Amino acid sequence: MKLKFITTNEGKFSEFNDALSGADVNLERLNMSYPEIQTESLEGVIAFGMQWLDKKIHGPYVIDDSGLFISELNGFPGVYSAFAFRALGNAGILRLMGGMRNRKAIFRTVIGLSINGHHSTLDGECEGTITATERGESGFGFDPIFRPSDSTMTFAEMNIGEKNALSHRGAALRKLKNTLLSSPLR
Ligand code: ITT
Repeated sequence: MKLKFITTNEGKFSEFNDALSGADVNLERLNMSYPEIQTESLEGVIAFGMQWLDKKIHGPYVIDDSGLFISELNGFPGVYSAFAFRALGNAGILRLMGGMRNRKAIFRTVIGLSINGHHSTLDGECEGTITATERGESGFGFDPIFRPSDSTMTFAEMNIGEKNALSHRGAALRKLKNTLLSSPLR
């Protein structure tokens, strides 16, 4: 089945392609953005985005909204992650956290799937810590400063398969793959 992925983020597209191999989908990237409302939850962003996109997109599509929630910063940047990454970058986040001992953080992803007007959401999360320095060259966004609890490496020190095996998006994508394989609508 043909499935459009509406995203401005090439890194997400690569991770989707890797995780959905064997799901019998032909994933096509649409490099466009959709309105992201100001809300506390990734689910709220996805629900509003899908309502807006239903009127514009023909055929099945997916979207992905993700965020990094840092404990000592009361969950910041969270739903504001894209803005925080543009404004502060990884160096800025590390500066904000200078001297903080509690470096726990959680990455969360919510994927929205729309098939024939039917909406489903698939989520995933990954616990870890914010490193003291940037490490690694792979991936995108906050990958160089996030080390998942089950690894000694940051996401940016992993290849796509290794990251998907541990990551928030990988967990959500395993649910998406199962949903697609069992969907009567395909
Ligand atoms: P979309 O067009 O798909 O919305 P985006 O890059 O704006 O792409 P988000 O709003 O979901 O995506 O992402 C918020 C920010 O969090 C953004 O700056 C990303 O770089 C970062 N981010 C999201 N997922 C990440 C991941 O797996 N690893 C590192 N950073 C991530």
